[in-house]
Formats: sequence, C-alpha cells, structure tokens
Amino acid sequence: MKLYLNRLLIRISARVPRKLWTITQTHRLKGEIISLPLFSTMLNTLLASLRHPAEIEALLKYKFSPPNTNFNRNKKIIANNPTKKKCYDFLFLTSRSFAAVIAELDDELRDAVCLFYLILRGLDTIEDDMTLPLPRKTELLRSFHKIIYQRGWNFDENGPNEKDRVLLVDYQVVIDEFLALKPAFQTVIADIAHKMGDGMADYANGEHRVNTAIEKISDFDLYCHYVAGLVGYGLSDLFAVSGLESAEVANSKKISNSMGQFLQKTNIIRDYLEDLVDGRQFWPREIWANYVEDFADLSKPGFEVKAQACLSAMVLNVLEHVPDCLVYLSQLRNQSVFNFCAIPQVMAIATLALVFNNLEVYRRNVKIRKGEAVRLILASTNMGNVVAIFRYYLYDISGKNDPLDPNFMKISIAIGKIEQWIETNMPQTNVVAKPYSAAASSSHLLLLAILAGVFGVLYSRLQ
Ligand code: IN0
Repeated sequence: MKLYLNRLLIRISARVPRKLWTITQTHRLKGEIISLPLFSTMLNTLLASLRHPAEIEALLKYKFSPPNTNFNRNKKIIANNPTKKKCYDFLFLTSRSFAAVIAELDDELRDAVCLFYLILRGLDTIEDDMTLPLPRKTELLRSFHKIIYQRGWNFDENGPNEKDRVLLVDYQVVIDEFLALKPAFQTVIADIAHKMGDGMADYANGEHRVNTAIEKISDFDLYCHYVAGLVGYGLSDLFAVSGLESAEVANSKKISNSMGQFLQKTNIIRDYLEDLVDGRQFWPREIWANYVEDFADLSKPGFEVKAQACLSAMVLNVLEHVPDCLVYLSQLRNQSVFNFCAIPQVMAIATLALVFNNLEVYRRNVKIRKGEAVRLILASTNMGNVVAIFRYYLYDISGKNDPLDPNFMKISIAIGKIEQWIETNMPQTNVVAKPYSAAASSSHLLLLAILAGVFGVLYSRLQ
C-alpha cells in the first residue's frame, strides 16, 4: 500500500509543476474585485508579494487596467434609483470584495443575486447575535421568509456590536428591491430563506449540538448545508431562472450543496481562533476529540503534534468536496456566472493549502496574500485555468503531507481521486499547467529588479 501511495504521489508531482500555473485568458476580469488600497498600504501589499513576481505583475495589471466592467456600465441606472443604490451600497459595505464579484454578473442576474446576498446577510445577522433573547431570535429566523414580503419592515434590536446591524435598521430598502424582482426570483429566494431560517433556528435551540459544540460529522455537514449548501441550491435556481444557465445546473442538488460546503468548511478551519475567542465552536467533536480532550487545547503549547493531526483530519474532510465542485464549474456556460462561482472556489483551495499543516491557524488569523488573491481572480476565467490552479494547490498539500500523520494515506487517496477526475474529465487541461518558461522567469527577474529600484526611491522619499 505504501508503495502504491508513493507512486501516486510521484504521479502527482511529476505532472504538476512546483511553479505556479500559466494563465490563459479568454475573458479579462477588471474592476475592483479586490480593493487595492491607498499608496502606502499598496506599497505594503506589493512588498508582501516581493518574492512572488507574478503577483506583483498581477497587482499592477489589476490596479492600472481601465475600468470597463458590467457594473460600471450600469452605475448610471443604479444612481437614478435611490433604493437600488442603497442596496448596492449595503452590498459593498458588508463584503467589499465579494460585492464586486456580484456586481460583475450579467444584467439578467445581478440584482437577484445582490438581493439574495442581502437577505442571507439579514438572516445571518440575526443568527449571529448572542445578545438577542433565544425566543425572539427563533421567531425571527423561522418567519424571515415571510418578513421579506412585508413592505416597510426593519429591525433595530441587534446588539450595538453586531457588525451588520445597520443593514437591518434600514431593511425596508432591501424588501422594496426584493419585491421589484420578477416573481420567479422571489420564490427561489424566499424558499431558501425559509429552509435556512428553520435550520438556523434548530441549531440555535441546541438540536444537533451538545452544549455549544457540534457533535457528529453528520451534524457538521448538516450545519454547513443550512448556511452554505442551501446558498448553492438557491444560486443554481437563480442561474436557471435567469436563463443564463441550463436547468441541469439547478437539478444536481448534491453538487450545488458541495460548492457551499467546500467554502464554508474551509472558512471554519481558517477561523478556528476567531471563533474560539467569540465562544463559537464549529469543528465537530467526532474529529477533534480524537486528538484532544478540550477544543481549546489545540491552541496550547505542548499539543502541537495533536493539533497538526487534527488540522489534517479537518482538511481531509473538506477535500472530499472538491470533485463535485469541479463538476459544477465544468457545467457552467455563461462567462459572468463562471467567474462568480470560480473565484470563491479558487480562493478556498488556496486557503486550504495555506492552512494545511500550518499551526499558525491556532495562533492568528491566516490569510492568503492580496497579490495571490488578485492573481487568482485574474486567472479564474476558464475551466483550464481553474483546474491548473486546483492542481497547483493540491500539489502543495501533497508536498506538506507528512508520512507520520495519521491521515497521510487518506489525504493522498483523496488527492489521487481528484487527479483521477481531472485526468478523466479534463485530459486536455494537462497542458495548461506548464511551468514558467525561461523567458517568463527572466522577465520576472527584470520586473523584480525594476521594482526594487522603484521601491528604493519611494522609500527614501517617504523617510
Ligand atoms: C456565497 C458564496 C458563493 C459564491 C459563488 C457560488 C457559490 C455556490 C454555492 C455556494 C456559495 C457560493 O461565496 C461567498 C464568497 C465570499 O463572501 N467571500 C468573502 C471572503 C471570505 O473570506 O469570507 C469575501 O468577502 O470576499 C461566500 O463565502 N458565501 C456566499 C454567500 C452568499 C452568496 Cl449569494 C454566495 C458565504 C457562504 C457561507 C460560504 C455560502
């Protein structure tokens, strides 16, 4: 078995280069999907990518490419409609980078997804608030699908520290715009709000939990289904209703669910410390109890070996969703829908590789570099690139996989399965994952040398 696994790993390493993927662009993504900050912070962003010249190239390309986006073309229409403008302002306020991804959707979908997002965010703001009395929270969660039909409804009972409380305080604008959507969109959104609100209420009332912990892996899957898998159902239905994607996308519920599970479970691993500090615990006891007695022990000195093994067990659980995600993305036909779905997925696989065997997860908030994120965004425009990106990060995970780790074999097998899917379904994409050519490397070196000079001059002026 060991020999077989070694062969598997060699196969992966032989085909996937250590260097990053080569980008082939069919459709340029511009605009402000990642907000690049003011000069001095921009300098820090560039400095963080100094050892990654391709990221610097991506950052500069991104910063200086002329705006010519779907959203910019529609800014005037939005500016003439105050309630719609307020909704987009809320969207950018709650999630700047993801808002820009939504704003790039084609006209047939943009408003529906924007409203879907704001309605989910409303539900989340109620679920998240530990200051709300449980009976009130439960009543709101269970009736939210009806509330969104009540013109004029808004809510100011959130605690002062709830970060999106302003959204609910002015929620009447969201409701007005929701009611302006075509009825088929409204039905999809209300149906998901109903299912999600009920699911959240069950968890808030202690079902599927023991004290505050999520007990079984099946409870973890169910929780992630409510808060993220259902988002996949709803989005797939919206895509089909818009006519931009076929009904087939909406019919395959399992793979729509996996799209959300992959994102949410990756976030839950990354946010271990933040959630622990806030008194939340989403990792299932069925996994972590194999390594420590107390969930907080994972972050304590002396538990490093156990903590690393637990982390790889969590990553293994997430890797199982990858084949479905690739199937889902490969079914998409509309360019704006593809970008919208692919960007969060490639960010998630990059995050998963970053957190894998990385004990810093237990000490601080780990995040991919902005330069890396921009590079991923610019590349996420076709399936060939997306597969090459997934392979690159899976290779990274393989390289960090420790033969002494109890999950070493299972992780190797999970990665092998994904490779197999790619080879069977996308054989032509093997050629996309080429290492940088010598010419590309020397151009990067030149760029690096020029930038070093520019930084030197700028730095001396700032002193
Ligand atoms: C999302 C998802 C999302 C986008 C595209 C297709 C999807 C298919 C199925 C399920 C979810 C899908 O994407 C966002 C991404 C996001 O918000 N990223 C954050 C970064 C971060 O670290 O959180 C950002 O600020 O850019 C997402 O995470 N969720 C989400 C919510 C609503 C909608 Cl309409 C789409 C949240 C969640 C819980 C994972 C579903």
